[in-house]
Amino acid sequence: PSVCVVGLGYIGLPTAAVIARAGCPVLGLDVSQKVVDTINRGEIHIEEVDLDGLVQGVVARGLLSASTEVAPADVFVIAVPTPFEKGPGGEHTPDISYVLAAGRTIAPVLKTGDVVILESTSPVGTTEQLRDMIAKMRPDLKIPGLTRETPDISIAYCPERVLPGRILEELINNDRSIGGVTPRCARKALAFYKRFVRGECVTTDARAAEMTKLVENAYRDVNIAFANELSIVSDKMGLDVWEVIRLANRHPRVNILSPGPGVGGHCIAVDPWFIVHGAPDETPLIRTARGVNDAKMHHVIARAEALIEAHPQARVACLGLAFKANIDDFRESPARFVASRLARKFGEQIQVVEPYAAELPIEFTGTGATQIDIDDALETCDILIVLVDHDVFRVVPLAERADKLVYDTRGIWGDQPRVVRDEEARIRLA
Ligand code: SAJ
Repeated sequence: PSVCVVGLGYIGLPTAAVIARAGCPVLGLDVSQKVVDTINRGEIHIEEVDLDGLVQGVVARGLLSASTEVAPADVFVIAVPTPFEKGPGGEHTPDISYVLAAGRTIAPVLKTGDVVILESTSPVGTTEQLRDMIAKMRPDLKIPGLTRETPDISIAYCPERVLPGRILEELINNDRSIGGVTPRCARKALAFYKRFVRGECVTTDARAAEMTKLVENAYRDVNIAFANELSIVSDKMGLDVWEVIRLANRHPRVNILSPGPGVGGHCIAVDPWFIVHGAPDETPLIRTARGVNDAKMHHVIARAEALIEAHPQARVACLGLAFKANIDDFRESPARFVASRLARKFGEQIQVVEPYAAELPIEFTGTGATQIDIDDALETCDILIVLVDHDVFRVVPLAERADKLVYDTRGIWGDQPRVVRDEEARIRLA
């Protein structure tokens, strides 16, 4: 079948490329002319392992092209952002306007036999809203769930669950939940995914599939919140949280994730709010977990500030800005937030090490903070604040950091004799 992928971002572009590699001609649709031009040159506008070569190949073979204008296709895959809006009362309202806009774009070209698949993380009920909108715009089509006759088109929800940095591999190998607006829709979508997915494809209804996606990320957020809370408790009790978690995880039925400077990215910190929004009175745990993870970032800032204030002459290196290890994605990154706050407060006392960034983000401009590499940091800095567990930091041997004051928020240097984990320890070490 011919395929149209709507939205060529972190999910849409790799998905389009993988489908094209499977032999389906793909038109990628994006609102940005710049993105479209880049892809049509066989180049990419995002960083992802092995994506450059793949896109170059499928564009060169004529299997993938990009455009700002929709065209008819047999399968439409929608992969647009679903952010949330933060209200004055702290409420987080999902914004599905990009999904509905994508629906408005494709509705005019839909024809009998077409399959429409929503992949964007969405609040429960979004796929049905999309369906209803298409029904309104195309009264000439028989719409699944709204007709007793055989519908003209199929509509399904099939969330991606790929991990940045492993997207191409996980797109193919992960299991998928495929939620049809009706069972027939699920079967149609299943037949499509079977063309390029090696993982198991499990069918369900659209609402269950929407909830499943949210639940996966909320589960991870709650687990990380538990770890972050333990890290603060351990600080207080003078315990090494990393050791405690390592030991607890030896229990065959315990699997606690790792504490850090907070939770970043565009999924784990966002999706739980979609559940809370759908059932505000029934979600104290999920809401609290979000609060714990956000608070951890401020805890880290306070700790780091106290440490630096106690050493006004020290040169400080913040290690990492990315939202997690070994990627160049700085969006919604707690590390970036912490480092920029420290830069604003302590100016040129702060150096930033981020091998994945060509230059410091805009908010560092005028702070006096500078970017240096890890070798310079090890040579010239007195305090190291580990904010991201990049491998290039992990492999620094003890001998090169034994004389430093270290605040390791990621627990990458378990052998560090002077790890500063709590106020008392800091004063002891100072
Ligand atoms: N983090 C911790 N401790 C941990 C693990 C992660 O603090 O033990 C932090 C990371 O440093 C980062 C944040 O959490 O700031 C999120 O990172 P992540 O690796 O947990 O997740 P993402 O956002 O890169 O991708 C997640 C994945 N979801 C799950 O693992 C359940 C991915 O499979 C999803 O496809 C993706 O969200 C998505 O698009 O929804």
